[in-house]
Amino acid sequence: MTVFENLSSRIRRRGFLAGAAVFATLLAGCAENAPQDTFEPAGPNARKIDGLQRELFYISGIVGIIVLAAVAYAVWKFKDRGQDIPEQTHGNPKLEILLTILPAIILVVVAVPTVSAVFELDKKDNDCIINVTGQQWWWEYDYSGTCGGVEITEPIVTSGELVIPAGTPVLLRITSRDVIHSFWIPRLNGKRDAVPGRLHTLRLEADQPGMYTGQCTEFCGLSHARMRQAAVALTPADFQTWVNNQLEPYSANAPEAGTTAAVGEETFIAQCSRCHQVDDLTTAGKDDAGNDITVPVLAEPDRYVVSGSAPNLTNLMTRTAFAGWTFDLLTEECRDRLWNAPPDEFGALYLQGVTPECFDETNLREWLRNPPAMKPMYTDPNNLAASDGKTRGMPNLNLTQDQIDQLVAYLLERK
Ligand code: HEC
Ligand SMILES: [Cu+2]
Repeated sequence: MTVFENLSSRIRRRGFLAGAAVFATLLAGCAENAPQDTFEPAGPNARKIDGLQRELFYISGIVGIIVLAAVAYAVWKFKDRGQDIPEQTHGNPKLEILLTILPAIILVVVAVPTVSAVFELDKKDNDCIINVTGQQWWWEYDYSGTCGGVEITEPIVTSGELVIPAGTPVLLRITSRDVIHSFWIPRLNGKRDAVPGRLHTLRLEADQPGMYTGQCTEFCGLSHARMRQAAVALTPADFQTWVNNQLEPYSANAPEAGTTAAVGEETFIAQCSRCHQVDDLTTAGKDDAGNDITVPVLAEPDRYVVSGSAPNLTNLMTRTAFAGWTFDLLTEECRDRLWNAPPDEFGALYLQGVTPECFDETNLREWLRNPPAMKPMYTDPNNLAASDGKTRGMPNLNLTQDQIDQLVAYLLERK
């Protein structure tokens, strides 16, 4: 063996060992409890896809083994042993017809369950319809009408976390306001693109209460990797409680006069309310005759944000993460407790929202100090000419420490 042969065989051996180690690590990853495992369906739609996928995998597996065995046999049988070149022939109609018909039959067999699954998945239920809008880089959900028998008397607008009743077929109507995104909760169904100017539907149904996570799966720009999402399934009774809470009037959670939160409300109106809506929020104003009146505080995100929308903050603390569901509002301990709660305890825990004991304020403070540093966004004020001065995402507002304290106190009460 020359030095080079020796070296190359050593490299090959090492390469093999490294490959085996990577493979073992990947397998170990599969064995762990992965929250976005498409092979662990948690509802009828995902189960349908998983069942179909398995059937097709077995059929193509068998075909694959037959083909590989035939190739291996031919390679072994006709290996060059110095024999004469075999007789050259052309065409074998019987064999060719057989090899055309056989795959055609296999494809027809495969097409039957596939096409029926596609139609099944495309059913348009109307037990609960929720509008879903993708934008750079978060998902907005709005509810109206009835959902799983629960009457939603006023529109509910929320972000990141989609709350649905368990055991109820939910129909999402998905669109986008800026670029193409794609909605995906792997344990509940496949993917659906969110395309500006179009409505695509997707069925979602979870068997059990719990947290089902996902992420945008169509590259949508700078912070695509920070565009996550979750579907939260609650029992119908808990879902009713969630709806009631979302529709509570602002006065139920209005800050008490003289508190830091009350100062925070004013800071919010001054700094944030041009983009973010807090429903029913009012402020002192004057009517045409100059009399003192209260006027509603209405956001105008169309003027400031490319997508024309910023997350509704009315009930921020009923969600567990923010800004594309990327940063936790809950401490690690509370989050783990919620995520690992058994289905019959999950709802009660979720409905508590972010309690002061469970609130992890570091993320929110950091966000208010400098959002683009946490999540890359196109917000550089010198660079917005191409977008009419509108930002994609939230700009750095250069808030002072006091303002941040006030805003955190105010936001902690938004539930
Ligand atoms: C120019 C518009 C604009 C202003 C002003 C603004 N924001 Fe934002 N904010 C956004 C946009 C857009 C997002 C979504 C960013 C993302 O997730 O990609 C956002 C996200 C957030 C979120 C995360 C919400 C969620 O549910 O994901 C919070 C909290 C927030 N902003 C608080 C504030 C506060 C407090 C102020 C005032 C100090 C403020 N924002 C001012 C545009 C704005
Ligand atoms: Cu996206």
